Order: sequence, then C-alpha cells, then structure tokens
Amino acid sequence: MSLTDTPDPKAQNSEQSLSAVLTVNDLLQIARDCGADDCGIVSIDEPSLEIERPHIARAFPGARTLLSIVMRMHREPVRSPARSVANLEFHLAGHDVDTVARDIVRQLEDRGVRALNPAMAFPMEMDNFPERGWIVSHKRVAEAAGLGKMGIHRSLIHPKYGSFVLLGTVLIAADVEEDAKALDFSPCFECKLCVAACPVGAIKPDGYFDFSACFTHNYQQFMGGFVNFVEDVASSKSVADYRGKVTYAETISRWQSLAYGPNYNAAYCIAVCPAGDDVIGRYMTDKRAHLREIVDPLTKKEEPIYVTKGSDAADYVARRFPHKSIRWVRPSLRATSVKAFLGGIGVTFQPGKAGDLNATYHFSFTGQETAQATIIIKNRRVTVSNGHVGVPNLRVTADARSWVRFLNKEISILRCFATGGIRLKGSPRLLAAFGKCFPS
Ligand code: B12
Ligand code: SF4
Repeated sequence: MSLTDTPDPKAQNSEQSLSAVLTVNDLLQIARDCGADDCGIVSIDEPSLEIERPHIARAFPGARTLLSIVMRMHREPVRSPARSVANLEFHLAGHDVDTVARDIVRQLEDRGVRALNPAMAFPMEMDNFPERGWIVSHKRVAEAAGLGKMGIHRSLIHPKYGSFVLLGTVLIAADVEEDAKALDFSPCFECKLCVAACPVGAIKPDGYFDFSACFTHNYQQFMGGFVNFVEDVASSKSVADYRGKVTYAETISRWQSLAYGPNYNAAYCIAVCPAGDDVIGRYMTDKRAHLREIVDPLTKKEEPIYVTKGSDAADYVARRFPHKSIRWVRPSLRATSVKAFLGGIGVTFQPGKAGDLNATYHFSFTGQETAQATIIIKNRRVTVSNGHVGVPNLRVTADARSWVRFLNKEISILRCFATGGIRLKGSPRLLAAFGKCFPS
C-alpha cells in the first residue's frame, strides 16, 4: 500500500485489522522517510516498560506499539563552552524530534492508523509538578527498542552517534509483529569523563545521579528556577532590593529564555562523552587532545554555578571548581503535598550530607492527606517504602498541611511542636540529621 492511497475507512476504528496494514519494515521506512536518523520499535507489553504503561495509557489508551526515534545532534556546537551555541543545537535538534514524530503521525493517520506523538521534552503535564510530568520515558523506550544503552551519565548512548542524540517516541494503536532486542553491550566504557566534567558533581563514579544538583544548576532557567525568580520579584520592596537579589545579566537572561526557549546551563556530561563509533576515533588516537580541546574548556570556564545552601553540590563546586562562582539559590524542587514529599525523597537526597547516618524513620501523616511511610538512611543511600517496616529510631507523626508548610519554611518547627502539628517519639537530633540530607 502506498502512503498516498486512500485508507480503508473500516480500518480507521479497528485495532485488529491494523496489524495487517502495517509491517515492521513499513513502519521503520516511514520513520526514516520522515527524517529519523535511527528508529526501532517495541511492544508496549515489553516487561522493561511496565512502569511506563499507566502513564502512556493515560495519554493514549489505545497504544500498542512504540516507535522510538533518534535524532543526531552536531558534536562541536554541543561541546562549545558558549552556552548560546550549545543551546541552539539542543533546541533545534529537539524541534527536529518533534517535527519528525509529528510527520510520522500524519503518515500513519493517512493510512488509517491511530498514532500520537508525546513531546520530546516540553510541554509536559505540569498540573502535578514536581511529580512526573512526562508521558513516556524516551530513554527507556529507546533502550527496549535496541537503539542504545544509558551510560554512567544516565543519558542514552547510541552505538554510532554516541551521546549526541535526542530521542522521541510515537505511540501507535496497532500491534506490530516484532520481538525487539535490547543492545547486548553498552557503548559506555566507563572513562568517567562525564563525572569529571559535571560542574555540580551530579554524576557519581558509581552511577548514582544527584537529580537535584543537575536540576538546580542546569535547569535554573526552567521550572523551579523560574518560580524562584518570580518570588524574588514579588518579595522585593524596591528596585534596589530586587537588584540585590538578581543581577542585571540574570534578568536579561530570563528575558532571553522566555523569548527564545530556556537555556540549559551545562550538559557537559554529553559534550565530553567519547563513546559511539562516530565519536570515539579521535579520542582513541589522542586522549590528551580530547581532554585539552573538549574537557578543559568546559571545566576551566569561569561561570556562575547555581547551588542550594547545605547541598553536596555546594561543597563540590567550592572544592573542585574554585574558579567558578557559586550563586546561591533556593531549591528548584518543592514539595507541595505529602505525596510529592515522599516521591521526591529519592531525587533530593544528598549522600554526602548523610555521612555515617544509619537510621530508620517511621512517618505517619494525618489530616488532609493520610499516609504511613518508612524512610531508611544507611550507607549514604535512602529507601522509601509504604507503611511501617522494621523498628524505627524515630517516629514522626505530622499533620500533612503543617508538614508541607514546615518543608516550605512557611512555619517553624518549634511552632509545629507547640501546636502539636508535628510530634516526635525519639531523639529530635535524628530529625535534624534527616533534614541535613534534604537541604531546603
Ligand atoms: C526527567 C528528565 C530529566 C531530569 C532527570 C534526568 C535523568 N537522568 O533522568 C533532569 C532535569 C535532571 C534532566 C537533565 C538532562 N536531560 Co533530561 N529528560 C528528562 C525526561 C523528561 C525523562 C527522563 C527519564 O526517562 N527518567 C526516568 C528514568 C529512565 O531515568 P533514570 O535516569 O533511571 O532516573 C533518574 C531520574 O529520572 C529521577 N527520577 C526517576 N523517577 C522520577 C520521578 C520524578 C517525579 C522525578 C522528578 C525524577 C525521577 O531519578 C533517577 C535517578 O536520578 C526526558 C524526556 C522524556 N520524556 O523521556 C529527558 C531526557 C532524558 N533528557 C535529555 C537531556 C539531553 C538532558 C540534559 C543533557 C539536558 C541539557 N540539555 O542540559 C540533562 C542531562 C542530565 C543527565 N545526566 O541525565 C534527553 C537525553 C537524550 C539521551 N541521549 O538520552 C531526553 C531523553 C530528552 C530527549 N527527548 O531527548 N532530564
Ligand atoms: S563520558 Fe565515559 S563514563 Fe560517561 S557516559 Fe560517556 S563513556 Fe560512559
């Protein structure tokens, strides 16, 4: 069937007959014709995508097959210390992903196949922010479709194009007979240049990722950073007061982000990564040149680094990059509910601040949100589970609203103790130690 043929109207609403219309090769050819640099397909039933299924179903209940698309980014622009150059590349490549995904949906629709293209990144479902706003994890789908593996830096590395790719997914309401095979090797060869280049130490050598450090610095012009900016404006008593909080260049930068798309402050983990067949040659022949020409200009760059007081990132910048200037900001992730607090524990935890802490906390929330949870901090790692598990070192009983107001510094802990909004059974020192692991 050619793409210009008139679709069979009966096929439009019948999921079953669609598999007869589409073959794997048809689908991949459509994606390539629309401009995808690489593509692969995987069934929504693939076990590694279990966590994705409810989110996908909310956006597109009919989704049966996922078409993963890969778009190249150009290496030298991404590597440039000039943020405007790197950002132009990120924005245009991202725009290409969305355009290609949309064109694929057009082609499929014209064949009577229902399909939907979630955004490459933005816009997202922000009504629940800071809970998950993205519809589908493009990285997980691309891995399952055999298009690459996540490296130590947590981005997907394509075997040919390396880390210099952005990803998209088209959700298709048709079964396609194909057993996707994940790549049987990882292109990441653990050189750890990403660990060395990240200005806030977000990527740990053992693969731990400090989400909040990356989010606070790299995404300062995005969601939470924007909220902080608005609050700086709202809380300023005068122009002079505002100027004391936000520099002239930062105000201009906000304008630029609003006008042209928000600027990422780093992405150095991707810039320095030598993995991938197209990328690795020069690194292998002259590692020193790679360091001198690509890594050093980024690590030596004098630039503001956005960190939260009391965070691991703040210590890291001061120790490792003293020539970069620390710019204190409030945390970019803010818990607006008990659910968001518990969901955010894993992404705001600061292993360095936990130190030798080894404690089990039982939380009981009452009032407008009821919940019971166990949080264990041990060996610089945190785990959260539902209900009360094991023997606690500290029991915290809190009215949900008081707890959220306390987290957001709208009410002091002493007042919460006095009103009974928060009650402890165990040493208050353990609550202080807990608080240190989640600077706010
Ligand atoms: C959330 C997100 C982020 C978060 C978390 C990054 C991460 N490691 O997952 C932040 C804001 C920090 C971020 C930063 C960046 N991102 Co981003 N991001 C996403 C998004 C929306 C989902 C990522 C995802 O799948 N997470 C789930 C699992 C698979 O990831 P994970 O690493 O196992 O889990 C970590 C986090 O996600 C977090 N987490 C897990 N669950 C939850 C739940 C909630 C509610 C929250 C808040 C966090 C969270 O904790 C985990 C451990 O730290 C995708 C777009 C999309 N719709 O897929 C782009 C995407 C992953 N980002 C991308 C890029 C390019 C970047 C940046 C380079 C941005 C830039 N230009 O500077 C940096 C790189 C940071 C890094 N080293 O990972 C590309 C990556 C392309 C590739 N080659 O893989 C994607 C795929 C966008 C795209 N369409 O191409 N990103
Ligand atoms: S820079 Fe090195 S360690 Fe980091 S993801 Fe790339 S290959 Fe892996």
